[in-house]
Amino acid sequence: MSHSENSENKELSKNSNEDIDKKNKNENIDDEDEDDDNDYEILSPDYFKYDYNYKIIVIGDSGVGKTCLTYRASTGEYQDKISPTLSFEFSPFFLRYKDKILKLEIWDTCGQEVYRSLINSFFKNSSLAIIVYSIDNENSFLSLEEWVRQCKGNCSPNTKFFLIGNKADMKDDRVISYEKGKEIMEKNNFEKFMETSAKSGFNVNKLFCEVGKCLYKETLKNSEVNKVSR
Ligand SMILES: Nc1nc2c(ncn2[C@@H]2O[C@H](COP(=O)(O)OP(=O)(O)OP(=O)(O)O)[C@@H](O)[C@H]2O)c(=O)[nH]1
Ligand SMILES: [Mg+2]
Repeated sequence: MSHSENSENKELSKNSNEDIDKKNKNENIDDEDEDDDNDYEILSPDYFKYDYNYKIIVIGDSGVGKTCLTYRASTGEYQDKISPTLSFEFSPFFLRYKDKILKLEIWDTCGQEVYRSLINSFFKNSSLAIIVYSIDNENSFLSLEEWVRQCKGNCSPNTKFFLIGNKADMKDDRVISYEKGKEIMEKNNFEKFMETSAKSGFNVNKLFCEVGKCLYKETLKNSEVNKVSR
């Protein structure tokens, strides 16, 4: 399947999720960066040249859809009935942003309680942590505090955070409102909050493009600081 915004849009209509898409356009997307949208181009995952490489860690309770999101981003496809993750692997995601090629190493982790301490070593050198909950699962939302504590205790102080409410297609089962998610983002000074659906593809490419954009801007900012202090 082609790995482009087009395929994402086709996937959306195939799954009759235009209503979610419309809702998102109205209220779920922060408009501040919209004018940058045309500067993205998603590249094939077997691309091998890049200007910058960033390590991203995806965390959150078991079953919230971390593996499905990672899989959707790297293949453009959805896998239902996926087994709980027991090992750590990364999927590459390439995008062109402005005139640079960015490679994201998306590290999927296991959310099961028993393996949680194993994740600590994966926080090291992560430029950005994506913390995922599921909009139909209150426990996964209540766990966020614990995830944030674990992240902040193990990441570098420069690590950025995105908060993701996944399974946005499950609108009849929603127990966590969009506003509640946004509140947590604001309270913790995270970079971004978005709702996604690995199932329909809704906002998945957008999420990883926003991640790339955020990290590249940080790289530029740091290189300016280095120039000034030299
Ligand atoms: N409706 C819906 N179901 C989803 C979505 N994403 C994942 N699922 C379902 O949730 C199940 C669990 O998803 P996973 O991606 O395995 O969850 P995980 O967070 O990786 O779980 P662990 O590996 O145990 O930490 C999948 O088998 C899918 O059936 C989504 O966006 N919408
Ligand atoms: Mg998993």
